Amino acid sequence: PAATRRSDYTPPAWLVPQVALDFALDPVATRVRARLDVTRNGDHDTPLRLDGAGQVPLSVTVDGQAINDWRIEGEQLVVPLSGDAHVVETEVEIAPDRNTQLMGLYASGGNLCTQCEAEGFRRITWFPDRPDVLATYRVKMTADKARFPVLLANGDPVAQGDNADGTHWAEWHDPWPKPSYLFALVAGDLAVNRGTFTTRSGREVQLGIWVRSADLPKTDHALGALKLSMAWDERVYGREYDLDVFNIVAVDDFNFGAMENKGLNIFNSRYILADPDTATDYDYDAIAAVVAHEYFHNWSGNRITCRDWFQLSLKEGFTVYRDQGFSADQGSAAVKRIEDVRGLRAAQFPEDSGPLAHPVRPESYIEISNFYTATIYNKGAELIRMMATMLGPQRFRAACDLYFDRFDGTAATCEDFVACMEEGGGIDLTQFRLWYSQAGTPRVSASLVHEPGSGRATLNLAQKVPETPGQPVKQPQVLPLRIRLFGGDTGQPLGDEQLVILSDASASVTFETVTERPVVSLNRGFSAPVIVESDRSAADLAFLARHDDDAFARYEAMQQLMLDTLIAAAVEGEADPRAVVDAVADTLDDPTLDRAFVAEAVLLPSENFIGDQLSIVDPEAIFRAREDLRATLGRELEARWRAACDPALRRPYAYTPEDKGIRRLRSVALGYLAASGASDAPALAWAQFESADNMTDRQGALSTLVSGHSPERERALDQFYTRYADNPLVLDKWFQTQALSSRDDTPALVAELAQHPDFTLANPNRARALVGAFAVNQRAFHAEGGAGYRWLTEQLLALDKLNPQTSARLLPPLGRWRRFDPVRSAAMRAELERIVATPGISKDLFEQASKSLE
Ligand code: DPP
Ligand code: ZN
Repeated sequence: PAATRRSDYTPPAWLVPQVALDFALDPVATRVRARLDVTRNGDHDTPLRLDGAGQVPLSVTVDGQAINDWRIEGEQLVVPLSGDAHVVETEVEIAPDRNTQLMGLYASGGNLCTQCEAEGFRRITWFPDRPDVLATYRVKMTADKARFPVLLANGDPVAQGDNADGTHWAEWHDPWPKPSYLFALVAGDLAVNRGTFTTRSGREVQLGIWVRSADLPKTDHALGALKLSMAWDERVYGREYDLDVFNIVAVDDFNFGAMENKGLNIFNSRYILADPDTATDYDYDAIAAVVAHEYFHNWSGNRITCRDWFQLSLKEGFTVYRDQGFSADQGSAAVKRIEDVRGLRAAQFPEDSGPLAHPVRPESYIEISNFYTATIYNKGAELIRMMATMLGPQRFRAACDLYFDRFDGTAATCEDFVACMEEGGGIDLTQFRLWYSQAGTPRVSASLVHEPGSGRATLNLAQKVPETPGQPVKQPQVLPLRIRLFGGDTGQPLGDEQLVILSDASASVTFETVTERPVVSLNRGFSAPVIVESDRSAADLAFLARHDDDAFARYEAMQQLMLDTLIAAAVEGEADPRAVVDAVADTLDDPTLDRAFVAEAVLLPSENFIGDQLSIVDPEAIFRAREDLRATLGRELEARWRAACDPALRRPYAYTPEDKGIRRLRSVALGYLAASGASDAPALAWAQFESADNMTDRQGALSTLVSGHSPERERALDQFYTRYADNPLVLDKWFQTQALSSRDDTPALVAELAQHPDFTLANPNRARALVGAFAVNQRAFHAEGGAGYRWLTEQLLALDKLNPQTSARLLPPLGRWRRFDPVRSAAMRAELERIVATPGISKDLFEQASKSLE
């Protein structure tokens, strides 16, 4: 398959200011008639080229006349046109119920819905399916009224009626020009939770969350989050909604988390449906974040879209940054930052150090679906955050206003955004732009030298951006590092926090009148997405874990202390756990800290994250080191863990930041008690499982039980399954919890679960819950003998036949082969080679597997 290159961009030869679509909807055979007003763009004589995937044109007319000089070239319909403006009409037939890729128009749970980003619209009709062709859409849908009583599309509803044959129709008009990837329609038997929002200029917007009627009671949280998001975007970014209706539809089969189609967001049901009995606190938070994210796209994505798909981070990085700000404002900003950085380290850092590393603005792709990555989204958000940090809040807001104002209604580039930050913020970002073009996570080394005699302290900093595929030589980047010194004796800050911009390969920062031995707090708030290597001792880290006034830095010091201990234990076979035990004890005992923070701070780094620090990963040694430290912490601090999961602390469920923190710490404590080997741990977990009035406590207890061998384990799994047998989202948890188990026999149990009647690869959530979770269970996936690699490969090949996009996204764990011993490494490569050699695989899977072998 051929690659598409950023440098090959040319503006569209023909524009399409207006589109009218007419759908005769039917799951087996849907007729789509498209009427395109096309205009020549510039002075050229190239024909009109329309994209279509697997389409056969049933008819083609130009200005009302059937023509026969059209031709098919590859996947394009080529129509010669003589004038500068024409009306081109086509008709096709598609089969939604055979669409297992879930791209284009497809069936889910008896309803019909669409997913067009990035290139799904071409599976619906012939069209210049690229984001820089902006059109207004009129959409007419006709469908069986009994089966599909609800008909929704983008924009505002304009007319509807009944036909004599039992069908009905509806017409929608979207006045805002948009790219084809934002097109959407839904036809189904749906119930709605309605609300209203009045914008600050007085427009009353009708809000609707559409689900199957049994799920209606689970939609209040999403509706509430939508209203909060609309108000937040007005308050923080000055952005107001621009249509009279805003609809969200939840579907069970969905490749993404959700999709920001103009005025008609379509969501994976896992990011809409919640009640305390079925959704965890984590789910509640994620729902609010995704609702906000898709809503915020209305400005950062829809009103201003991307010129081409290389600019994907223009809308995704910025919108993730915006949704992170929203979530931070709903509860603890420090805990939100900790969660986001943990996510970045779990998903983006490995990507940046592996064979699939790519810049935030990539140079080429074979299949754009493979670039909906943590780098584009989460590293992209960090880039925006760094610019916001350097500009400060007022100038950042002014620069955003400039961007929205200047590019509204257009398809823009990352460069356009940076230029607005530069102009609106009054700052030179020439060198900063390297963040968009260089892949790889910069490494910063830091060492502090103190001369007690002169009272001078010097912080020596150096940076290195590592080599990545296709980028052997890197230049230094602009790293905004928030730094503060603390007195090692008094624990008091020595001067204010500073923002140090490291832009050379190395630099020194001096501090005067430092009379006390200083300890440096570095990269506070994770101000730059880098890896810091410092010469701070265990004592210094323990000191910061106690005294740092930046909550994130405090967490970070604790994590580094744990990581150093775990790595020593994994590599050398032993390490002194004393400093970790004391730091955890102090954190638990500090009454000024909120419990959500404490729960994060006392958690050990994951096995994967420990592995990421090592050039050769020994999964068994890492697991042992981590289990030993967990057991030590469990035993030494047993009384504290018992106190944290004391049933007397329980109070009726409420979704408040404080209660969430208590619940989180309760499940963490239960895990430590189980690790301690306390004989009553399974009974305690069972008691929590059985008496819980919410899913957070229930699943927390289940996770602990599932990694053990008690009779309570089997009872809990059975009861959980029976209780939620008809709830697909909760069954996903049942599969996922088992796939993440640390038991020795997890690979065999997972293979068995793949035969369970409720397991199916056809549903992306279910596939991710079992296959995706297993592949990130480091010890299980890499268990000796390579059975995990073979099993994953079989699942990927089977899934590829149904849904290439989802299959390709589950491949990356196999690509880490360079980081394992020769036996594992060879076994992983063999599976990648098997994938590449399989005839008929998708270009999605081919791209991921072949790049992983390079
Ligand atoms: N639906 C995906 C998102 O919102 C792609 N745009 O990030
Ligand atoms: Zn997005």
